[in-house]
Amino acid sequence: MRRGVRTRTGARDARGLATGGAKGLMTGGALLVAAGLVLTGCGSADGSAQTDAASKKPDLKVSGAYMPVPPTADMAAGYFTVTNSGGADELTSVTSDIAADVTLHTTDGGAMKEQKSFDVPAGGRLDFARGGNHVMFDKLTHRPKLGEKVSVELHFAESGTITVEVPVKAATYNPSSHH
Ligand SMILES: [Cu+2]
Repeated sequence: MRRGVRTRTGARDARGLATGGAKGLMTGGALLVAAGLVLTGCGSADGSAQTDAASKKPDLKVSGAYMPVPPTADMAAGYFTVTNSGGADELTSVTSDIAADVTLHTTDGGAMKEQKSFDVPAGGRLDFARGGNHVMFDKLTHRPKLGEKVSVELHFAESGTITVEVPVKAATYNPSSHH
């Protein structure tokens, strides 16, 4: 008797495990939110920078004053310039120790005319000059002498009184600069 030996080969199940890596592709959709910049549109420029000149205070300066030596002791004339870097003002009267009577005059076509007052325009000037506006000093206490200084008070509606020491110049004195 023969005994067959059977070898059994056990079948092996090879299991290949394919591990598929799941690629999760996350494409982040970036949403760009455009934030609207709100421009105020205001240039911050002061709209009222140019304030009404008339509402500003006047800023007066008196210059170039002189009084020519008068031909007689009866009367004298005075000239000066008022410059104004502020609001409008008005020269309402002039007084002086040297004269009991001081008046304001314009000259029109060679004839002088008394004025009650003179405007000093805002940012402008008021000129008193030979052949034009002048101040007349009547009833003099004495005849002003060359080199003397005559105290003259200019009275303004807004600025009050400005006292000017007016030098007495030669009878023919006339400042060439008419600015
Ligand atoms: Cu006059």
